[in-house]
Amino acid sequence: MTNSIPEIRDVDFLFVIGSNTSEAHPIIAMEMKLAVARGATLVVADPRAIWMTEIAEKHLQLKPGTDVWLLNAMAHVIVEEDLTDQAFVEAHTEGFGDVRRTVAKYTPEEAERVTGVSAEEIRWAARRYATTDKAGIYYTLGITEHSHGTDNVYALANLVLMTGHLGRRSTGLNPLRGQNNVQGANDAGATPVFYPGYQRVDDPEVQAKYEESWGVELRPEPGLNLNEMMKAVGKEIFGLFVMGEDVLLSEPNVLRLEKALNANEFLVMQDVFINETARFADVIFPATVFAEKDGVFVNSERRVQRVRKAVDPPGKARADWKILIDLAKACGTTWSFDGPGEIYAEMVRDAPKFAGISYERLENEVNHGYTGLQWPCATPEDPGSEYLHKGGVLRGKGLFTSVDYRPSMELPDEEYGLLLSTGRTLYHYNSATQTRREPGLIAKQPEAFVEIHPSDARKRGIEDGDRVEIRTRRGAVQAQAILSRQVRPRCIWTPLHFSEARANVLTNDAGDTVTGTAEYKVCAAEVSRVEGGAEGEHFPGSFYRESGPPR
Ligand SMILES: Nc1nc2c(c(=O)[nH]1)N[C@H]1C(S)=C(S)[C@@H](COP(=O)(O)OP(=O)(O)OC[C@H]3O[C@@H](n4cnc5c(=O)[nH]c(N)nc54)[C@H](O)[C@@H]3O)O[C@H]1N2
Ligand SMILES: Nc1nc2c(c(=O)[nH]1)N[C@H]1C(S)=C(S)[C@@H](COP(=O)(O)OP(=O)(O)OC[C@H]3O[C@@H](n4cnc5c(=O)[nH]c(N)nc54)[C@H](O)[C@@H]3O)O[C@H]1N2
Ligand SMILES: [Mo]
Repeated sequence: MTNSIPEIRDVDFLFVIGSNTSEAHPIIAMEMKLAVARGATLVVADPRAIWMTEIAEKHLQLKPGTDVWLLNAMAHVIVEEDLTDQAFVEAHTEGFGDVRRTVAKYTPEEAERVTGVSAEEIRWAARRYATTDKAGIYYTLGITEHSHGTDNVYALANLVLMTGHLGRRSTGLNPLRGQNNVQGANDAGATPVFYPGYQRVDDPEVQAKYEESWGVELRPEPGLNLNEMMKAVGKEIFGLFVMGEDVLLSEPNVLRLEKALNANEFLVMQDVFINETARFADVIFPATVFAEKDGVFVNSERRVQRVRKAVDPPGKARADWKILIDLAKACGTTWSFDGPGEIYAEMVRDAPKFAGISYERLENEVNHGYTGLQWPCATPEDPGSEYLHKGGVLRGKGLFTSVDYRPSMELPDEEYGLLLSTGRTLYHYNSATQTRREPGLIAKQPEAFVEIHPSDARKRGIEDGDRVEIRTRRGAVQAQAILSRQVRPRCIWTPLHFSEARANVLTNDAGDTVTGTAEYKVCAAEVSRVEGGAEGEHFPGSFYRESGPPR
């Protein structure tokens, strides 16, 4: 996030696009509700009528995968009506000319045809965004989990730059992070392109610095991203170390991956529960959950926070860092860290963005009224950064990137007449290894379902509560049909949480051209009623699972 969470309540125009905020980020949604209660305008751009649309001034219910059209058309209006922030564009950006030329052809009228959002609403949203001083954009997976996800983000960044909505409180561009500490994992360099602190592995100066610091030779070429790795399993990759991911639930086109895993030679798993991936594991290292260990987590607003052990772990479970260090020692290193504090110091040592953050400061200081420190934080005296790009864009000049619309990889056709999208619900968490153990949550959301528009259900003889089979070119699963006007006609939606009806048996593993992020939000599908499928009866999914207590 370029801004901080507490800044949200002071925003005057909230543009929430591709984020089911009240279910996936309830705390942030709370701040948005406060803003709306104070009089802020909320606009939601989402193919589904999510809860946030109830308090929104407008719901731009676009067709999935057409965001570039919507956003370029908004930019078109801003340019055409001279609503750009000329002074900001001149002082702080480069490349506007290209974007100007590109968006000229994205007229709101043509955008209406492609996106399904009226030209009038597009004009209204563009004007309000451009002319409101404190206007903030909030986005999540509805923007990124597409084969053109990076294009979507560029199109959003273009809007921010042309209106100068950056470098101030309560206005900026805010991707809401997903899992606990996924921000911290990225910060630490758990990506194929960066060392800690977003220093590129293919930058010769950075490479030289780390070779010297670590005393090893390093390769300058980026590693494989997750999508590429999964496709290389059983071909170039024959050993996997899976730490805190249930790949058999969360990876796209998972039946292909399962087949590949049969050719894999060795799989180590480090997790807090026996998940579905355990079926392929040769070794399982039991790790501790968040409340059983010390360390730091970094949240969406770049805040490094100290977490403290509250309870003892059960059985032989050990903190993730202890397991990893023992493993490193067994591989011949002489690493001797006495705890998370020393490990953190090692991580920030060569990373200028974090150089001013230390365990001691996290223990003792309150900055900007809160505990924890927000990076960039360059020196021990630096109070950290509430928002980014203060007094100038961090990279020097904000770079406009012109993008053209590219359709999603697999769209409905005669054989598969519906567009399937997937995501999460309030009551379960991702692979649900954690939430499907809790009776209260299970009661709230006991089984897999698929939302289908009544008009599409009628054509297929499907009634509310029927058992249906959802199929795509990759596989089929069964779930309960929920007739709902939350989804657009010709669109269906199912959550990813249920191991007996894995959404990822269905999804396409086409990846974003830059990041490799899978196109979880769009593929072609068909649905039919399962004869004899009584309501409430448990139907096994596409693979065998032992019966027993809820997982
Ligand atoms: N309760 C709960 N909370 C969670 C999680 C969980 O599993 N359960 N998971 C966490 C994780 S890891 C993450 S990454 C976040 C994800 O948080 P979100 O991204 O908010 O979650 P999704 O359910 O994937 O919803 C994405 C939204 O994008 C919309 N969408 C789909 N396709 C398109 C499109 O083409 N364009 C636009 N504009 N919108 C589209 C969907 O309708 C949906 O409202 O949530 C986190 N929080
Ligand atoms: N169809 C579809 N698929 C998706 C998505 C989608 O929207 N649609 N979203 C994608 C996204 S954004 C995400 S983030 C992934 C999430 O997918 P996963 O990362 O596979 O799911 P999680 O349930 O978040 O957790 C993974 C594992 O971490 C374990 N775990 C929890 N805490 C700890 C810990 O402290 N240490 C260790 N070692 N393990 C721990 C849990 O028990 C679980 O087995 O799914 C992706 N897959
Ligand atoms: Mo995520």
